[in-house]
Amino acid sequence: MGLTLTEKILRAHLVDGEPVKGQEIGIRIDQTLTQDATGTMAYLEFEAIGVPRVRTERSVAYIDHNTLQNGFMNMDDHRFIGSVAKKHGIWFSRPGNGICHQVHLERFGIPGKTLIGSDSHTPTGGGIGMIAIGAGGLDVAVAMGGGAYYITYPQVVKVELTGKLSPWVAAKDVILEVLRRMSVKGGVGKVIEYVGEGVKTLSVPERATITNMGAELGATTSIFPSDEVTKSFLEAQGRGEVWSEQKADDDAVYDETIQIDLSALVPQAACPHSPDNVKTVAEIEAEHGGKLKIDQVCIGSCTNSSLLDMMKVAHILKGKTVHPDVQLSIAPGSKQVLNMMADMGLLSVMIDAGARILESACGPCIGMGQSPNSGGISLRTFNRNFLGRSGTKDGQIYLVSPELAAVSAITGFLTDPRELGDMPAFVLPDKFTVHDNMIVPPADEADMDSVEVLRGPNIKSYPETAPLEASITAPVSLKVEDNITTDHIMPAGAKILPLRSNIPEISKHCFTVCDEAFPERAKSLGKSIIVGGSNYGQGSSREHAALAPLYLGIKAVLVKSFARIHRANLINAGILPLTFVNEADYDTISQGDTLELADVRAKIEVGETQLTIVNKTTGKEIPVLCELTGRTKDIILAGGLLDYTREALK
Ligand code: MIC
Ligand code: SF4
Repeated sequence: MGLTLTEKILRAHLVDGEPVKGQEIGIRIDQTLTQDATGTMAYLEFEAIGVPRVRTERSVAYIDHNTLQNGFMNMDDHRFIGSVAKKHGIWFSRPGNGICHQVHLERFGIPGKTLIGSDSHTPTGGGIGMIAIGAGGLDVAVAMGGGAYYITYPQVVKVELTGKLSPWVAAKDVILEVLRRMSVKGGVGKVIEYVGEGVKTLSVPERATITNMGAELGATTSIFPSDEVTKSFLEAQGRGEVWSEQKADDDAVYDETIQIDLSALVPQAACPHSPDNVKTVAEIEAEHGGKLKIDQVCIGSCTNSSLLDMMKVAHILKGKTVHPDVQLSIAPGSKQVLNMMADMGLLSVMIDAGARILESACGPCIGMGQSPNSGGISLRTFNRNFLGRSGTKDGQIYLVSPELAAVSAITGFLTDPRELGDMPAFVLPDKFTVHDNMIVPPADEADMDSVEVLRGPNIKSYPETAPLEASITAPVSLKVEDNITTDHIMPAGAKILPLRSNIPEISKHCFTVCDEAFPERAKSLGKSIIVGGSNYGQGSSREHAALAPLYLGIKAVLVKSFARIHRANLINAGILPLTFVNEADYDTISQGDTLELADVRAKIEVGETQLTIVNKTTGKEIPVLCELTGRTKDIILAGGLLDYTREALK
């Protein structure tokens, strides 16, 4: 029986477990990446693990999220990461060099290799045929130390692409279509593999847009084959030698199949406040009883900031002026992109049209500026439109292609880009401008002792952990509904992001989007439990969404279902992840009830996966699942992955 590409790469990297769907496996990690918002913690954890030099083939630390230096904290973090990277064998991409996923694709990614990154959009690397997975910082720290990375051996979904995109219909519309069909929870436990004749009509940047936003499906990752198109892209990056062909066997067996005829797709948008709330322009107009007037357009983010995107945007803006009622900002994805835009004259076209050019970084995507006006309608080429993420609580964010964004910035309305008529052929250059002067190599091993690690006063250590208690009796400090995102649990934005290396401070903002009083309440209770609905923890890989609750004394999270990375982060933090056996029991618990998990330690030790919670307030017994495998069980018993790893390394 033939294998999928996913299975081939996973099997070639298998170091623990059996390749059986649904079972946990450990894989060897060839490359890692971190960004600054998760990186400080990841490197503090790496230091705590105590391995002197990274044991990966390539580890890169990027600075792209916290680039607004309003106070000393962010630059202190940059200097910490730069120095720790130099010491321990990690390449350092300086602020200004670009968004981690864009730069990694351009300069470091290699087909057939494994990559984990402390950012949920790491699957961007799937655009060149890597198995690239988003993970918590601690998982990345362990992988840098040479440890395996653990995932569930996935189901593989075949997305069969046929036909060719029509003019002005974009790769973004492909992934929006997949999201419309599969939803934000449809990808959990699965890898999305793109195959079929349509694949070769898509360039690498287009493929990367699709694999990038596959994160919004909840999928483990997404992957394209590595073919002649990939080869040309890598050659144009001056890296032709790292290319290899990667593809599924002809008789590969998939768990599910989705057919997409690229020729049949039309421009679409993900409407507020979820990436799967996808509608066509016509449907949105019908709902609004006419054209949708807009206030803001933001182009950029790791989803849509490639040179190809910028070429299209510049073409649309050429000789035009941004509509008087609209603000347009553009953040090119990397120094390479920005440099080439300047050389090719695209930048002056954009400046002339009235675009506000931002630095090559995440910027507005993570709420670092460009929050829309109150109630404002903002079209963004990004990947997430969760409530409040833009920095404006009642902002209405629509996720769209760069083509749709650019034309709408001119008309002032959500506009179908097909109204532009004929589309010229946009061809990527044969050679990209390569100048890696903003990537700092690590010090030689012999010199590492002389590198001083620079620690600012905002950098605080990992919160205290303790082995799992014999029994847990604790009140419910918060009850929340379905689809809670990590932006609810641990909001980002310009005010809060600088606190990423200071858990005591950042925890004061935990869940404040849902309930202002939560941090104080949880702290004063000493220990407590959170109850939630389905797909709890979707979105980001930020382990702060587990570390802040840990600091606030959360002992267990009981929900209908979890998002993959967040569940792993809870386990890594030593917090029990529990799910209802009967979802209806969710309704029987109220905030403030006291829950008891008697003899929980002993039960987990002997491998019981079904436990009973007694609601001491109502007397009701509630069966819950605590599905931990050998390794995750030991992590929970030890009080988290850090303690477990330290033990294992002794
Ligand atoms: C995001 O897009 O939410 C982020 C910011 O890139 C996060 C990481 C973080 O919270 O630092 C992600 O996607 O993992
Ligand atoms: Fe940065 Fe936004 Fe991409 Fe996250 S989704 S890595 S914040 S650009």
